[in-house]
Amino acid sequence: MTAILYGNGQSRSFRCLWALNEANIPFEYQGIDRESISEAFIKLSPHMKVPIFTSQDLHISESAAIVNYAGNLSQDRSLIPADVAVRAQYDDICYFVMTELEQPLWTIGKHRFALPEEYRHEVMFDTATFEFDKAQQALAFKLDDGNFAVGDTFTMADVLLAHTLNWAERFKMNLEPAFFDYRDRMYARPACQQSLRQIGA
Ligand SMILES: N[C@@H](CCC(=O)N[C@@H](CS)C(=O)NCC(=O)O)C(=O)O
Repeated sequence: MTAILYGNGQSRSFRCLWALNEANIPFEYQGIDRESISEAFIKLSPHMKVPIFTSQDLHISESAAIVNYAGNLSQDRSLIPADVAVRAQYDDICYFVMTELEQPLWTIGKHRFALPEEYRHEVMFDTATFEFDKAQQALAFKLDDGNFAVGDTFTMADVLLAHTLNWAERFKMNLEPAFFDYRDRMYARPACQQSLRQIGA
């Protein structure tokens, strides 16, 4: 049975698309948008969210879990560090991206377009911008020379981080120039470019 990634454009599912391509894992990509949500998809995703990844009995609905699954399955053992101490740094960056860096962005997204209109409040934007700027400062402290998220090679933490910084740019956040450079270098990778072509970007 073919593995399937259900996703939508440059949303969080893009991390998974990029990671699966980076890991060279065979899968089919199915684009989902509000108009194309079917009963079959709602069975897979009762909250009607993407990403969803299915492969035989496996069902994963968290983008970071799909990214790590791809890294673990890959023959390229450098995508997820094996050394315990380096792995701890890898986890540190991954959890930071998921809990600190992306949350203000998602707050802005929810209050701009994702929540039902009666629950959207513009007053949230200032707070979210303040939180994002604080997270950016923490990120600058975490990254050594800024070449890669962890150590001196590309890992799946770079997929999570570069995608989230790209999201920040798309939301017109005030990004540090060094983070633009980092995002550009990561997005130049062939697997990322291939993923962008797959979503027609
Ligand atoms: N925690 C999930 C978040 C998934 C999520 O919220 N996806 C958004 C797109 S980025 C979505 O499908 N939103 C549709 C909605 O909120 O109705 C993950 O990172 O995988």
